[in-house]
Amino acid sequence: MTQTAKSHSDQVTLTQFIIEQQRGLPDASGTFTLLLNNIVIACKQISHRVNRGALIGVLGSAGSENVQGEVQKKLDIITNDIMVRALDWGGHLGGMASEEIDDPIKIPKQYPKGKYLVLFDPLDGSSNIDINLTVGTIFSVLRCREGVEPETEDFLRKGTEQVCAGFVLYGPSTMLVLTTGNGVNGFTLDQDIGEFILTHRNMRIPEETSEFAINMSNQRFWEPPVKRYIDECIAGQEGPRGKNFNMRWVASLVADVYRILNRGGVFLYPFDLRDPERPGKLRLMYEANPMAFIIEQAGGLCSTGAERVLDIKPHDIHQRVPLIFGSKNEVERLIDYYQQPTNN
Ligand code: AFP
Repeated sequence: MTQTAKSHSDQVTLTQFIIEQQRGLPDASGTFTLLLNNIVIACKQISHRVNRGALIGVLGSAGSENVQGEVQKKLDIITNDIMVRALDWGGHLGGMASEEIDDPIKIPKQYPKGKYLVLFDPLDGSSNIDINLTVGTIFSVLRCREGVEPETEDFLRKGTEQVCAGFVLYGPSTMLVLTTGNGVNGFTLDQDIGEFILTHRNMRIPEETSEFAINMSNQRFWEPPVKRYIDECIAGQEGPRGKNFNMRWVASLVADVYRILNRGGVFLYPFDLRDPERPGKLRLMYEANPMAFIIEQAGGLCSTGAERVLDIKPHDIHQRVPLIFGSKNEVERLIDYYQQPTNN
């Protein structure tokens, strides 16, 4: 996929793209466009804060812990507040849930309630923020039963029920990657005009790859199917795979997903034997489900090793899951290793 500079008149903005998609849906009322617009405004504000960094004093630790027991960065709190304030007033949401907050966030009484729920990780990869590496915001949109004040159970829905998922990448360029179940498209923020412009149409993950992403420091805790897979990759040309593999690990899910969407690869944050109470590191509702929707829409696969991520019935809004995704042929191979009894 090559991108060439286009004149302004040829450019498709995100708003135009969404409105044109909506025209094809007879029941569309425009509410979803408004919701997405507010998410985008929040992400532009976050992009600005992340970009200004030390100049505006937003780097460093906040000295508190979130519901996951992780030390919060100042920007974890700032970006969470930006998302909440951008989304609570619009009238299109029944409620929202954030990776940073214990319970779902209610819409203040003075505002009307709407037909969607939003779940988000306001700043994924925030442990990378102080070293100026790519971070991002991930979001997932579900429908809300109209007329109900949503409780936690109303958010506990399978990933297959998502109507939209996306992430914004705050990297060398600020980019939005989006799916509404009709392929995956990438938009680059033109900072001069403040608009996201369609630059990566119909992103597809190559089925073949020779690149893997995993945190190798956890090797001693892995289950046999993952050990076998990685050993075979590392054995390279002389090993059973008969080819050399490369490894990448940014430790920012958004950046690793973006690389895989562009040039293929396989990502693993598998179940490991450190703590049986913690079946993985990444969060189902805020990270795994939205990324699984995007990956599948781009022709890849996403699994825990034992089951398709999008088919998991959630039991806890902050639950963690093992995550294996990327180029179809490699994920299929891993699923096959999980199914072979000698590997388990
Ligand atoms: P932080 O938001 O705490 O930096 O965690 C990032 C993350 O959830 C995900 O974006 C990475 O893929 C993964 O954790 C990295 O985990 P390790 O630090 O264990 O490599």
